Amino acid sequence: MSSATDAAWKALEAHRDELGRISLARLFAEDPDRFARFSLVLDDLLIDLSKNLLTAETLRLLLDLARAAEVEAWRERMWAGERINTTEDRAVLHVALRHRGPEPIFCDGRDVMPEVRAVLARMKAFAHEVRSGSWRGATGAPITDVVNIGIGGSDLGPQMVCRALAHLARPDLRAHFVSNVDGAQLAATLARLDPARTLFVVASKTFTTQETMQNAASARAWLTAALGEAAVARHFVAVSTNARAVAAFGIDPERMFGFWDWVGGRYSLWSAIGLSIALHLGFERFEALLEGGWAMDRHFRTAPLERNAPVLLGLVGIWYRDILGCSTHAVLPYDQRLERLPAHLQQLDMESNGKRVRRDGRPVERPTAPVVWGEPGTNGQHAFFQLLHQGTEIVPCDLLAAALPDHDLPGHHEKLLANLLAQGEALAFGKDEARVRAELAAAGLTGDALEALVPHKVFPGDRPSTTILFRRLDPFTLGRLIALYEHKVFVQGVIWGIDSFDQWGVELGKELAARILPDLAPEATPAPRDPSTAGQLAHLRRLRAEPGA
Ligand code: G6Q
Repeated sequence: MSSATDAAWKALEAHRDELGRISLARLFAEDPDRFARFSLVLDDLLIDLSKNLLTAETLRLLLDLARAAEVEAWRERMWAGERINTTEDRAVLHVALRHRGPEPIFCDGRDVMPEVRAVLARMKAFAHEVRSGSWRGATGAPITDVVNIGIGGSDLGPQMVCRALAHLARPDLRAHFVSNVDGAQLAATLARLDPARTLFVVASKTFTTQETMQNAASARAWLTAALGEAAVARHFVAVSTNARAVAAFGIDPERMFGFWDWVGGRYSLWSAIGLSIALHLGFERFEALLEGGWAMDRHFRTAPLERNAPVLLGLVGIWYRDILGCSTHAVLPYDQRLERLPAHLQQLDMESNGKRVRRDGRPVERPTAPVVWGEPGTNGQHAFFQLLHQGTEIVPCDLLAAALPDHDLPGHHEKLLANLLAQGEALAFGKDEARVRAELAAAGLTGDALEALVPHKVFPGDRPSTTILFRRLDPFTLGRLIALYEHKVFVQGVIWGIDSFDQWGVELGKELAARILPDLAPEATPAPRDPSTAGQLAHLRRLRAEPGA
């Protein structure tokens, strides 16, 4: 840690101690311009930070930290194709995937844009063939169902986008997502499908992932049992960086859509991993998503730090995580279509920044990524919002909503929006004892009965939220939102000094699963292992060997 960042952290801690308990009601009363001062407007996108537990001085100190950590220089290193993913010795260039301008983007001295555009052109042509019905299955039937087989970054992003924008999809071309090695998911999906009309997209950067390879092999067996081996060519395509493994699986490399090692899994929905998006929604929608990502990239790259949305979101997150000690962060879209956004952002944030050592291998000195979680509103209001309002933890929340719906049912959207606005207000300003007493008295309670209820009915308030509002949930806006969060995570990773683009923490479990797998076979003599795992394994083996099992 440099002495400049060290000083910036210390200044923030001293500032926190000086501020003491922060009252949002007081901050708003003291500054009539607080809303304008602490919100950003990017076209129709409003990002309101004013209900966060901070002052202008807090932001000034956070910006000092960003400068001391050289956020701007790291951002330029990313765009310059430097190998900022140091532990994997790779560049990080997902921004190239959505770059729509004429400028080159270099990696190892080569402009990657011609290759990016070539893959997009192939995706466009293929999506058109399938969607127009000119691509036929082995029996001559058109494709009505696309099954994306992939996991993690090869599943969550495209799945989230397809669900979010399903209102733009054609009802006769459905998208399904199979990720889990639990055969229950594939079995339930296949049970609804006709092999003659199904196209499988096997999406795997490495083409070695156990879950994806197992699901792809089972899907292939299901298809060939119905239509024969020759049908594979019409019903399977691949998205991968590993042409050799794709060919070995039996998919013609002509039917492989490539991408590059400089695209991290959780940042890959903008690459050919988005093929299922282009198939389900149409290539123009996929392009509009890229346009949205590019718009946010330009903002991130050019806006001054103090008006830079990803920078500010990142810094506010740092304030909560490292200075106020909040260990979780809730993403609460008031939009059912964004049901999978919390899961996507959970991977983005926790896999990128859930690290305990810095780039140079030394331990990080402060807490890194919070636990990211969430559910759509209003559902969450009838469940965990109790803790948000009256629990002992402060959980900073993001509330998101579109001003306009994409359905024509009257009466719904106004209620949805009223609830979002009400929650932000209730979290921030709560309900004090005086009001609770007055309400209970008005309801006819007196004396001990009244007093006994007061503490239960008080809402302490000062529970922070960031509200993000936009016109409609369309591909462009979704692209902006995803890129906004990607860059927020980037900013935080730079400040913590970690490599946000590796994921070594997912390796050990994979390795041990491979070692345990043979010991599940009935004839195996299990290898010695710790008593708990050995006991569990023995229990499973007994149950699996029961007559009739
Ligand atoms: C994402 C991770 C991880 C990855 C999956 C699937 O950043 O690296 O979630 O996407 O493990 O990997 P493959 O695409 O190689 O199958």
